[in-house]
Amino acid sequence: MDVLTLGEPMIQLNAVTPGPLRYVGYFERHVAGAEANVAVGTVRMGLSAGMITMLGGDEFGRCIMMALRGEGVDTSHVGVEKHGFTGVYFIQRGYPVPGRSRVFYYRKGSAASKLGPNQVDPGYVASSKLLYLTGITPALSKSCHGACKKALDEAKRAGLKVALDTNIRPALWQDRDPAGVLVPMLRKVDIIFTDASDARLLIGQRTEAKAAEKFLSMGASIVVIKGGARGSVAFTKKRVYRQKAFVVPVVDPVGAGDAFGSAFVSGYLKGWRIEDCLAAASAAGSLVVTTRGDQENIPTESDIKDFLRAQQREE
Ligand code: KDG
Repeated sequence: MDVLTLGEPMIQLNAVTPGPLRYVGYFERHVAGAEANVAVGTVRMGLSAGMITMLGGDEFGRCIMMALRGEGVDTSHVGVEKHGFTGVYFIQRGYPVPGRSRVFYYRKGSAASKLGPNQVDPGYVASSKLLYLTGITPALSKSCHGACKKALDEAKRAGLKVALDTNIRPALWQDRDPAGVLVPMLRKVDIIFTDASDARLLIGQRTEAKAAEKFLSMGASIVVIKGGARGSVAFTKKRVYRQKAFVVPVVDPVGAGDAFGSAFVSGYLKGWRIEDCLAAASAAGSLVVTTRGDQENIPTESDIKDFLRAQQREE
């Protein structure tokens, strides 16, 4: 298998109309969750992906299982907690900041939050080329943190590449310090995806270049700093690669980072140049923000090429 992810797939209830949720009457149901999005994105890029997780034995768990299988994600290591429940979150769009979204979680105690090291099968990890984690899963519970650490150690032992998107969700950390948990993990990671605010929280560096330098000195070989509408930049020890953001209508930015990350690592596994991985990642992220839902607009490789050609024509 090409890419293995581990995390919590969730049901997203996305406000059909923008504005405060207390006035929203209609919600659209989507399958989401950062690592599930990455698995789906990888498959769209023509590679294989699998996921380690737990779903509730409820209708939402069945919905996610059907969706993952329908997309072609390997679910052989997706467990079901018969009497457990599947995490849900709501998205409020365009308020109070137009073009931005806010999320409200209903996930504490979910089946996935009980995932632990026992669910991480070393043989399954070793059968993959790249492990993709995010900073969301270790924030969910002690056992989830343990599952991430085991997957990371098994991946290193088996010689996999490891990517991690720092994805700090303040609502999940509350009074805990994400740096204490994530920095030791980042020391074992090859490709780091982050943004300026996460980097500041984790290593206290104010500029992109300083943050990248610090992450590279911790052992990463590629550090990608996402800047939303300001574009993205990838650093290696030798070079800096800049990618401008594409101008698209923003409906809901949630999920863009996962499309970005999956396109980047897929390009990387295909042996693409870093500038091409970055352009594909940026195209994928741009497409996702134009609709509600995290997964529907994640592009295939040929859709990315069409998008990039159209952008070039407009320049
Ligand atoms: O990146 C998008 C995810 O944040 C979203 O699907 C929900 O996984 C999620 C989370 O924990 O915030």
